[in-house]
Amino acid sequence: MPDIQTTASTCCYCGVGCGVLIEHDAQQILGVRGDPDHPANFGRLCSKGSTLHLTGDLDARALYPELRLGKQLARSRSDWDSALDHAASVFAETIAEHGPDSVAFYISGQLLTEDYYAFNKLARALVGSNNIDSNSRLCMSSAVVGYKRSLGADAPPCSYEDIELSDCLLIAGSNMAYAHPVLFRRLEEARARRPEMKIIVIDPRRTDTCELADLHLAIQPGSDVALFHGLLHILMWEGWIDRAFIEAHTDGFDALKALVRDYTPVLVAELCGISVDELQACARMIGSAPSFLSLWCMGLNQSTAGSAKNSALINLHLATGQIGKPGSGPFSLTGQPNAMGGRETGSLSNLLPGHRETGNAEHRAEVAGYWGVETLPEAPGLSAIELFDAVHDGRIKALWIACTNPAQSLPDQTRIHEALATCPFVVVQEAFFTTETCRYADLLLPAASWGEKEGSVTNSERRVSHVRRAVPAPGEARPDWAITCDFARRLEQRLRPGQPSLFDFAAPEALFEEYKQLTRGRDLDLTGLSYALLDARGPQQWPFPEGASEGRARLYADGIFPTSDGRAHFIADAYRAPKEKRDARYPLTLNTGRLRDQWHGMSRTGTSARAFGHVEAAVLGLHPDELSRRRLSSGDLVKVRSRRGSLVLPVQADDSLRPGQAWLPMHWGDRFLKGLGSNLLTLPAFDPLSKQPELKHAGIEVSKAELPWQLFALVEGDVQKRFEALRPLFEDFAYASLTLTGRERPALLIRAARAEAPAAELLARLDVLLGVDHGPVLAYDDPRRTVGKRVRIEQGRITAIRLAGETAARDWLRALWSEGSADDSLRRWLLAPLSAPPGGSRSAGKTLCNCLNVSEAAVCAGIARGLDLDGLKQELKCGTSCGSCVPEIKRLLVTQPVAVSA
Ligand SMILES: Nc1nc2c(c(=O)[nH]1)N[C@H]1C(S)=C(S)[C@@H](COP(=O)(O)OP(=O)(O)OC[C@H]3O[C@@H](n4cnc5c(=O)[nH]c(N)nc54)[C@H](O)[C@@H]3O)O[C@H]1N2
Ligand SMILES: Nc1nc2c(c(=O)[nH]1)N[C@H]1C(S)=C(S)[C@@H](COP(=O)(O)OP(=O)(O)OC[C@H]3O[C@@H](n4cnc5c(=O)[nH]c(N)nc54)[C@H](O)[C@@H]3O)O[C@H]1N2
Ligand code: SF4
Ligand SMILES: [Mo]
Repeated sequence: MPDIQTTASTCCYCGVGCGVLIEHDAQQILGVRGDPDHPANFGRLCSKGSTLHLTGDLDARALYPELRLGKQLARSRSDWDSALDHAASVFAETIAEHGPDSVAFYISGQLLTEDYYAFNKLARALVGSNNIDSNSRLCMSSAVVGYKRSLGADAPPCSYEDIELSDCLLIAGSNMAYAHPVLFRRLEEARARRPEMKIIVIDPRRTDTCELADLHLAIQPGSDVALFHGLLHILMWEGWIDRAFIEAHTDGFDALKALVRDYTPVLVAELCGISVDELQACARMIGSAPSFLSLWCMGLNQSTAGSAKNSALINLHLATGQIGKPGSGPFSLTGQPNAMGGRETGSLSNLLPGHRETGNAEHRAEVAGYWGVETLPEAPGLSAIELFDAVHDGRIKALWIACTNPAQSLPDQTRIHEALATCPFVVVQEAFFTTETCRYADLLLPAASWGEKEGSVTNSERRVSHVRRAVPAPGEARPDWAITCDFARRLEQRLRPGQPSLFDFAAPEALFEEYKQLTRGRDLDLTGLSYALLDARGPQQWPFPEGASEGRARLYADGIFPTSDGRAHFIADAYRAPKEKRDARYPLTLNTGRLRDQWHGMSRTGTSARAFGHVEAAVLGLHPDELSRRRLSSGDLVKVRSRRGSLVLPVQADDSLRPGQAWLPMHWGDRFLKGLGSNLLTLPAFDPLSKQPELKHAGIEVSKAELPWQLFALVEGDVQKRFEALRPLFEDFAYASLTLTGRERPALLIRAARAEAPAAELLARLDVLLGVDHGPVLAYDDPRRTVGKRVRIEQGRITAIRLAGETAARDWLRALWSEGSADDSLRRWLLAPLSAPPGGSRSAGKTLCNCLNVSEAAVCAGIARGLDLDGLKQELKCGTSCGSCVPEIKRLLVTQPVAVSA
């Protein structure tokens, strides 16, 4: 038994920022538990956090620097010295020849605060460019603008505790049951304790989050501003506003009043596609609640009206005086684990460290003075979409990408792939070599990842945690701050030789210490924090100025706001419809977002078969009426077209959507599904202020894809290696999807289709890679070679399956594989090729409870026997560990038929 140690750290996924206890033997991570002492989660973890130790297969990790010395060549293994010297030379030459704005950095909300700080100093102080932006542009930038425009500073004013204390909670454009599950658990528990608490959900889809809702407003996509103005109209009419607060602490109310006068209940109900009664009920809940809190996420931010949506919602808080009090306030949920840290350190092109602005000469002078450089660049930097446009048209000639996968996550992927393919020099600093972006790296730098690096992060409630390292990084991977500083020192030798280094940091703590002084006297002042204090007293909220004994749980309790006159501003933006209105050619609106158990581009979660148990493959959801209108059935392959391209994948009836809407998970890019994924379809239009793109509303149309020749394959073992070998073959198919399956014996599962049978040579190559070309394989090929079946059986168990041309037996065979059996019926079926599979078409079904491996079928059977939630928990154990599946079980309890007892 190895010596097991425990290191307290944080979960690397969402902005809840849960504390985890990593169990390890100083070499390898062996397990993970929730940290009972962490104030975000008090020991809870969701289905993603609790399976962290099962992800991150070494076969998928980037282990060594790799360099390509010409676009046509393959990358080959390098060493850190040569790799970083080469990068420094290319950057220095590019800057010398084309100026500092010919290079750019595209970074991530998943970096640690120390990493961010190093990148910012590198771009602004050394390179002299504001071309540094992050994926937070796709995520939180509308919330940043919302807070700054309305309240004066980018600070979510609430604490998690307020979610539990509130009397009325409005959840808008957030599926927190999937995306912030531990907070949702806290809300569920609070609601069980205080059933009188009112919960409103505003989302075009009926999500699992609606399981807690007293009122769900399934508004038309993008109509939130109209809704919020309509609510304010009623609040004013009914006298449910706080005139004293408006008078004492705000300005701009008259202009807003004039605007919302036109947003009558009838008009708003029409614009939003809801009833006047629903609208009135919503206003009544808000207006009559002693405390009112709102939570929101990407349904508001990812929109061409993202800034307006944020401010229109904050208007409701200002008008009712519901801010700065327990259980009240506008509380934006942060997506990534340290998007907050990015905002604090200035990691959007328009920001500087300490909540400063690049456009403000005083701010630039303050930071330049502190860093000891003459000036900071004045020219505005490019935001994510603009930045990749500049790469596309050749203005940016050297691009450094860290901890993000733009070749999957940015809208209009065709252009992004073109841009990356033509950019003269692309550096990718990544933990997993498998991402779509790594394909374009001229220099791939292996980064340490979760459990392997030290630093700090800030979660959604402004709480800073010390992230501790448990094990060494694999291969030659290094922590991000160290890579960045090492490169910066080499670039310094070329750009400012002989001068003292700006990057003389021996450890992340030195970066934190230097950075924190830039927050002194600012709204986020964290000069009172240090690693030692965080270690002694646990995670702390900012502001936490030097000399303070604790951070502040709630901002603006005194009604004074960090604006020039101390007053909060009402913002009067009119409602604007999404950019792509539905029309005859593109009559459906595509909405995209998250699944419960996957994280973004799946570089980490996609290495674990368990994460695919809940949803196995990318499927387009459509309302049943839209399917019948197009003569489609669930499971059919369809071609999905937008103005930017088309994609082939299966369709499924989904009655959580309204007619006219479609839904696709955001996680699939060009790896697990052929064709660049949801962002092939999305549009690059962005909000005029926040520059955040409209990832939630693209016009599309769907039609049947006639691809009768189908392939199904399953092969167990060595999944990552086989994946890499098999993936290239799928260029020959119109549809191809790869996933992992099998909890105990992970296997690769492949589905593909094309119009007619491929050349025999393609199948032969496939068979070699699947291991069904020789050895203990039962095989049948029809004389015309359009139908072929192969099953490999070792020690009485199926270990590989390949069905070509005719796949009716796939579910039956997969079930046999999963049970570990291979009986005589298999041989009989193989030799009588046109007979139906003896097991019928048994469907494998999805795993509902991933912790305890309980399938949806088992839960439905339990419900049919009359079990209620407690009964199901007791008998099947589902929902008793992390609880992530409980909302879904509750929904099944409502919708599944129950046996009627006599
Ligand atoms: N499981 C999981 N959790 C995650 C992540 C993950 O990848 N996987 N990622 C993290 C990150 S970075 C982020 S940003 C968050 C995102 O967290 P969320 O924003 O909660 O997640 P999404 O699924 O992107 O979108 C939320 C909802 O917005 C709705 N929506 C779409 N259009 C509109 C609209 O016009 N108005 C309104 N009111 N609603 C609309 C969608 O139907 C969807 O249900 O999740 C974080 N947590
Ligand atoms: N259609 C659509 N598109 C979307 C969204 C949507 O809702 N719909 N949401 C948008 C949002 S909100 C977000 S936040 C983005 C997310 O988009 P991305 O940022 O592209 O998402 P990830 O896949 O999390 O990328 C993080 C990368 O960092 C790598 N990594 C992990 N740990 C480390 C580390 O410690 N160091 C380094 N250097 N690398 C590491 C991971 O392997 C991964 O490839 O997607 C956006 N795109
Ligand atoms: S809610 Fe889940 S994914 Fe988010 S930080 Fe906590 S454990 Fe991680
Ligand atoms: Mo995000």
